[in-house]
Amino acid sequence: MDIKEEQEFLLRVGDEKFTLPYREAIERVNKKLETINKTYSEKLGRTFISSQSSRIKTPESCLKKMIHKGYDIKEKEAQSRLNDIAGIRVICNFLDDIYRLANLLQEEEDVEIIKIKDYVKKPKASGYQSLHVIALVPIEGTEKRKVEIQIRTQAMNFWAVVEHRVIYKKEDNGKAAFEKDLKECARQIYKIDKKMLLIRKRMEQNYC
Ligand code: 0O2
Repeated sequence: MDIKEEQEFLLRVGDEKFTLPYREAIERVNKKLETINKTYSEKLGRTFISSQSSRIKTPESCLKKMIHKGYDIKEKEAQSRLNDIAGIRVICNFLDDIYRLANLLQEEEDVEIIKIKDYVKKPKASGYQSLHVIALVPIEGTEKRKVEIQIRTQAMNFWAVVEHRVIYKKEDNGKAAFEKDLKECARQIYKIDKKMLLIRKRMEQNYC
């Protein structure tokens, strides 16, 4: 491990020169999401996006991921390889709204969707469910930056937040004891999400 190279990387990736374009990209997508939410909450007659939050990945977290993935510890390499330096999390109430939102994002002219990872249809081995939309977003000039938009239901978010805190980044062996139970909880959560969607659809039929 080259300590000097790593320290240099941490400084560069934490510098405003590196982070500012990502902040601009986040701001742009956030504005789009707010507009979409306003339009569709009115159109659907219910809350479309329940909440949204964003963050810039910390230099330490970038470094950890770069090492884990075996990438060169270089700022340019981080920019091209890491999808989630700029991250936005969107929470919807219902399963179908996840895909409705992903489709709406695809219709946005200046948001180029480069990858979709569907961990709802195919959850991760941990049980993690979420739809990851990776977009290339223009900022000032000809520059673009990647933004990862994680879209999930409130129930999926509850699971992911708790699991992230108690297990996801832990390396000790003890975590194996909880993995089975957490996976089962994820399965139950999917069942609940499907049931809640069914309830909403039935109510919509009754009132239309
Ligand atoms: P953090 O701390 O949340 O930022 P890629 O290069 O995109 O193919 P990557 O980034 O490993 O590879 O992709 P992946 O697996 O789609 O995961 C991206 C993010 O999804 C993670 O970022 C987590 O936020 C979330 N995630 C993935 N798997 C799990 C899981 O099992 N549990 C929980 N709670 N979250 C998960 P980071 O950088 O790993 O972490």
